[in-house]
Amino acid sequence: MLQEINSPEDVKKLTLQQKKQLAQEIREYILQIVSENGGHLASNLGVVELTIALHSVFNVPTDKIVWDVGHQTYVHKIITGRREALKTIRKLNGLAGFPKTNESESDCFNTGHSSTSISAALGMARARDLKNEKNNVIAVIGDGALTGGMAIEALNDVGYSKTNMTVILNDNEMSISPNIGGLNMLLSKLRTKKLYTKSNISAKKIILKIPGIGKPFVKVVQRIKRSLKQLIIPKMFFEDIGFTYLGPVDGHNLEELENILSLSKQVQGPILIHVLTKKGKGYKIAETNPDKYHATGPFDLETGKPKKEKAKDYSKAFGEKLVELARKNKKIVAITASMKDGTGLTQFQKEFPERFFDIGIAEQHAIGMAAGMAKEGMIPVVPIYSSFYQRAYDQVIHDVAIQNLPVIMCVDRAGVVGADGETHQGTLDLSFFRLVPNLKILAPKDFKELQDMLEYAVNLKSPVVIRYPRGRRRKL
Ligand SMILES: Cc1ncc(C[n+]2csc(CCOP(=O)(O)OP(=O)(O)O)c2C)c(N)n1
Repeated sequence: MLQEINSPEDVKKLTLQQKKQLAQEIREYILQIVSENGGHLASNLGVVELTIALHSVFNVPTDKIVWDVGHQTYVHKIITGRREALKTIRKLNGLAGFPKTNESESDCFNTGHSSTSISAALGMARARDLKNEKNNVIAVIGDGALTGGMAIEALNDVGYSKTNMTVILNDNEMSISPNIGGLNMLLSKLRTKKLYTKSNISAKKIILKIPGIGKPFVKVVQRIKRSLKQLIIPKMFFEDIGFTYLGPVDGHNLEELENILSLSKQVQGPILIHVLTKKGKGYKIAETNPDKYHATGPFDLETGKPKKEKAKDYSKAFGEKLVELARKNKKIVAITASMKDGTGLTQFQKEFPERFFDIGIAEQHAIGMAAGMAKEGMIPVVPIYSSFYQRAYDQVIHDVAIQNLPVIMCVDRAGVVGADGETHQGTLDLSFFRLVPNLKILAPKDFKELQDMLEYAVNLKSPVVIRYPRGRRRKL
């Protein structure tokens, strides 16, 4: 069936049963490609039904779907005419792994960095209203990306603005590692509230069908239901800040998904649809280790084992030395913005859980908090990928450098990064860090120098940046 899917129109024509079959074929196809080329696996397997449902109910490109981070758009690309081109992903001149407006008119906004979708979608919705147009605008954001400040700032604005738009919260309880934070605690309460919400939806559905009185009446009922909800779900956060909350809905049940998406078209104002999905769905090996298969190199489909064993890299050399230094110096703490494994902090967390802080996909907060800890005598070490350090530029200047605080900022993936495209290249950090006062910038040429520099930085008592590339030591 997949061979006949060349556009969303082809999906719309299918029966529910055929769509289920299509979902199965898409999973097999993605597994085939990613096991050969490498790529983002678990997140894509998790959104197969959600993406089919979105393209069944909405009309891209008139309707705008903004994908947060954008690493989960393989299914969207397959459905929107790029099935064959997906085979070239992660290859020279191949298809991009993230949405690209210059690749297809079905990609309405470029993404790559986390937590941007709600802002962009609100901008598009406001522009639509000013132009007196009528299209739908949808942001699809993961529970991990929701921990980013930009997403929270946008929610704050959307809820208050009463603009017609939809936020689809793709909740798989995972960032790359298990998700953390207060919002995650809120979501876990909501995840179990199935029954009440179903009746909420059907009430709305019925009332909306009554000619003439539908919409105003829904508002009254919603208000009553909202006050009821205070009794049933304490602190109904999303409704309190101005959203109509729909869900939670099983993100692998196509029928339920299509129903809730169709219903959402009739509700006025901002809507948040809480969709529960499983990362790695349909491939047991990834379901059990979703963090390992978030992004992967080529691997053997039968065993899940990488085709090439990973050689020691700079992140690992950094992590090993940090553990050694932290054994001797109790003031050393490590902070990660949701990238524990990628930045080499796995062992540090195991040995020093009380000195390890995963603070969500929140680079600005990571540096702000590091500054506070440094002010109180700790030695914070903050490894963040170069391109994500762009997020924390003001905090590096305002919170760390001007106060001359001893924060050790480790800039991983500095320089040319490769596979993930221009949003992920680490080519700007030298240009922007060199303008910052009080900041020493170090760039090791090999693992040994990186480790020596880390030791030097721990004793320096002033802010320091250590930048190192992705992967292995270069042969000199
Ligand atoms: C600013 C920024 N920091 C870090 C990352 C790296 N990153 C890519 S995906 C991801 C996890 C996203 O989790 P979630 O939004 O829940 O999506 P899921 O993969 O679980 O579907 C992270 C941390 C990024 N893309 N952007």
